[in-house]
Amino acid sequence: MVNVIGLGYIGLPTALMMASHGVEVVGTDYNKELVATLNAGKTTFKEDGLDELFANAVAAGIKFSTEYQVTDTYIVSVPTPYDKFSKKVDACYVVAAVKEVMRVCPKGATVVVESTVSPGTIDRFVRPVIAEAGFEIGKDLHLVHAPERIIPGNMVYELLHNNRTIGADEREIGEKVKALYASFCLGDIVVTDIRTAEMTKVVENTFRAVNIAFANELAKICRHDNMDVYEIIRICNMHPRVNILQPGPGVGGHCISVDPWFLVGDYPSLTKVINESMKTNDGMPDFVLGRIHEIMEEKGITDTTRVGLYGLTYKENVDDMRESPTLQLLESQARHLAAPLKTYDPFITKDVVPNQYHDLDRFLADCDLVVVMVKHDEIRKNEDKLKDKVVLDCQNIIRLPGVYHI
Ligand code: SAJ
Repeated sequence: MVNVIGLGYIGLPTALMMASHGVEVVGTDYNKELVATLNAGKTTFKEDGLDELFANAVAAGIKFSTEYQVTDTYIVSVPTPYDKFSKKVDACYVVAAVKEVMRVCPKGATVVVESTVSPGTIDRFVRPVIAEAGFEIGKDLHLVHAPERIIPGNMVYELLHNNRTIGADEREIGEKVKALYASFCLGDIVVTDIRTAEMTKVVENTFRAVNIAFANELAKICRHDNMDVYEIIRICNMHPRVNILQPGPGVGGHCISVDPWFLVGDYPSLTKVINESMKTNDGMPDFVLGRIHEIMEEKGITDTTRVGLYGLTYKENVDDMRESPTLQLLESQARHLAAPLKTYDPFITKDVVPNQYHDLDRFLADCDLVVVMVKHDEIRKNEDKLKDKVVLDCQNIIRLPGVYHI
């Protein structure tokens, strides 16, 4: 039996996928409300294919509990935030979960940490907890790091098809855990050591963050001299060895906007490019705010309450708002202007910010300047409704004449 600890964005789909492929799974989370929701037959967030996967897993016998189970395999999938001041990983949730596992696990069990951690975290924080509990790693207990790689918005497909990395101290344990993931994963699964697995995960997200920062910097250069950054990137990307990502209003989510800081926190004097890239990305919401003011002035719009941010989530077609550029922009704006800007997002049904609308037509009726923050398919589909508006399109998806860009 596998006990998956942490039933959030990664732990839940992983648990469901294993259960749907013949593995006996119990999912554990300390959040009683979340466990009750799952036990009532409902999923806790929206994702393509998740509801079908949930139904299959329930039919296959998956259980959800607030209790840690006595079993031979644990998968720890809890959040790893970073400390905003030191920029270092905060392993408190991982440590707390492993401590709980130590209280119930029998000798010979394998503990797989799936949470993303900075290189060295397992050595510094996880091994001591296991030693303190009286287990000798490699003899009484086996330790593995198997960082996830799935992308929100396409999680179910990527769980099945992505390649995976398994880091283990002992080769045969690595192979055993590889076989467990191979119960559903069609991609290649590489077995390596724990430190390498820790590093590769953070490096992958850092590569993407630096590439996005490069695109954002290009957008600023092009704005300065009135060049079309999208056309320039499109043509550059026709070169066989160039692949520049897209500029945007900022970088959100709990991965690309967080993981690279782990490296900056641990190697401050060695991470000049990464540090500057992260600052560039973090500065984008302010850059958009500057554009809003320029356009208001150009168009003679004096009333900030007639400006609306279209999209609240951190990226397209998900309902996840963690570190979203729109929320960052609102926070920054609150420091400069009195009235909060209006917002609307087709994916967000709950009230999360002041001046939020739940009806597109009413939102548009109350706005003169509409700022497209997220490239939801819904926004593209409703582009005709923006015809009479001044539009600042931060995602380059609106094909109407006269649209402004970042
Ligand atoms: N973004 C841009 N320009 C782009 C692409 C993205 O500004 O060209 C922005 C998005 O709008 C969003 C942010 O970056 O605000 C991050 O979105 P994302 O789609 O790049 O990535 P995440 O954070 O949803 O998922 C990433 C993925 N990592 C990589 O692609 C290397 C995913 O595979 C990881 O599993 C995930 O992080 C994670 O959990 O670490």
